[in-house]
Amino acid sequence: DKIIADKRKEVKLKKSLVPTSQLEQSVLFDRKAQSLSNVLRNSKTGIIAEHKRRSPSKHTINQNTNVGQVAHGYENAGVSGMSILTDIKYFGGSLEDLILARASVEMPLLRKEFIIDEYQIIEAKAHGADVILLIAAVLSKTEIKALSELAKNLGLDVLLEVHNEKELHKSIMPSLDMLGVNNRNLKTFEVNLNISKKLSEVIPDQFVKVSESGISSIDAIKGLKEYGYQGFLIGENFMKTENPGKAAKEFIT
Ligand code: IGP
Repeated sequence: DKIIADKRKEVKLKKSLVPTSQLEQSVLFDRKAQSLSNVLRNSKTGIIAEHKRRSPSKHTINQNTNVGQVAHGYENAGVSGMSILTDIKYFGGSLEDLILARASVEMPLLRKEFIIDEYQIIEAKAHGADVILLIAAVLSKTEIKALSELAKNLGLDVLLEVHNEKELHKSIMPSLDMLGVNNRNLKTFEVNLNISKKLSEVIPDQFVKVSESGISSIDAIKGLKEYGYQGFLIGENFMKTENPGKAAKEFIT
């Protein structure tokens, strides 16, 4: 709740500094977005490797990262895509991180952000993202519809994150590409991979299923694949090491 309240203030301030019409003109990367859901459908590993410096649950994970290097390392490891936290206050990320990653690699990039306003989606596109995250816990059905439809109109893929059945039922709609089940409870920070397994039954087949958080072994991925998962979002397990790209490579091979 606190993160979202801060986010609303942040977006309001940004809009007053750079109005939407101006943001739409300041496109840094004018490229056709790549579809992460398509890559995941055809990928063996399905790993979406995250760049995350810190988090409210773990505080410091890795403060000395060079995003470009991490992106190259992940690419070299053969991941399917990369997730980049752009929240400054709680995760130590920024839009600059997204720019640096975009300038370094061609693979699909997810802007990992608490999106509550269309402005942030236009911003994601302008800064080179291919995919946006929408979190069902903080959005109404009407908001999910408006935000996901805007993303699709801009050519971006949409990953909708849920944590329970109620959020899932509220969110199912054709403008989504991937459904992510967060194994971490965003209120208590407790992690349990069984949440992905349990919810897999109620996710319609047309959506690519992504399991998020707390994944730290190939065995865990094998188990999740049996429940139909094709995407695996992994942050801390790689970022807590000195060389996240190397950790990803060792994990995959
Ligand atoms: C990665 P982990 O446990 O591998 O570091 O988790 C990712 O799933 C997590 O960072 C995340 C997240 C989020 C962060 C999932 N959903 C929403 C911020 C906001």
